[in-house]
Amino acid sequence: MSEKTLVEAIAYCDEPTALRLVKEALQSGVPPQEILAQCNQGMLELGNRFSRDECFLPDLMFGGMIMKNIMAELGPHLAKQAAGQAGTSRPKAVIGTVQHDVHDIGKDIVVMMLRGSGFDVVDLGVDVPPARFVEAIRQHQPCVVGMSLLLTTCYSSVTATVEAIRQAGLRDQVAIMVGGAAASELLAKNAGCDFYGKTAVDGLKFACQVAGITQPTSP
Ligand code: B12
Repeated sequence: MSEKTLVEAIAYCDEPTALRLVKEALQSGVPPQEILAQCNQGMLELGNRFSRDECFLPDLMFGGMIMKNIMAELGPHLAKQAAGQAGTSRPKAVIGTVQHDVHDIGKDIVVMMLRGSGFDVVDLGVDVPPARFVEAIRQHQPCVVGMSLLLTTCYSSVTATVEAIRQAGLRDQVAIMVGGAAASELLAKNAGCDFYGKTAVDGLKFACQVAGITQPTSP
């Protein structure tokens, strides 16, 4: 039987194979962003298996743990790559996963890439209520705010957060980006965000543009 691919190893929660394939890919010079794209594909397939009742909640949890262990390996390489492409100033960003959503793997990747590019990032964590975003913007004066969401049931959290920022009179001070598997151009537009980022790299590019620092290029 032929060996599993990285996508399959993640989709079927085979942690030893997944970790070995990531290490081998790094050693043979595969760009970290390409490895990350394969990992995302694997997580997507795991989610599809969950939707088809081929696996259950513990598998999703295990998949999340595998991805976190992979990120411990891959993260420094991604951050190094982003750092080589950044400017020298330290603009601020505030980021969190929206209220009622506890998915944090994608958000953590965005945080890591922003930090690697020299941003001073305030990570609010998961299940962040709109008021907490407002409070952090007041306190830290970021130029960019990022919201992550993986659950379509949390669209209203995005709208409520943008509205709370507007009500607090802070909307003109920050650029707002949204991302995560449940986000889309349409959601960004309807909720009044400035940008939808399909990937962490898109978010990084937008944040760099807002902060006026050298934009990362593709690997
Ligand atoms: C792992 C996982 C979990 C883990 C999360 C562990 C963790 N620490 O995050 C656990 C087990 C906790 C979990 C729980 C649940 N989950 Co879940 N989960 C997943 C799964 C399989 C992978 C998510 C993931 O980490 N992907 C990898 C990361 C890297 O991808 P990403 O987050 O999209 O991030 C990338 C980009 O989107 C972008 N990005 C992310 N955020 C941001 C932000 C900005 C600003 C920008 C610019 C970019 C950006 O950058 C990243 C890299 O490029 C997805 C499947 C899927 N299709 O996404 C289901 C999925 C999201 N879960 C789902 C569901 C239903 C649930 C539960 C409701 C299950 C239940 N019955 O309890 C709960 C909800 C808990 C809650 N209240 O939040 C559904 C959602 C369906 C929907 N339409 O809303 C999915 C799609 C599975 C499915 N197909 O059914 N889950």
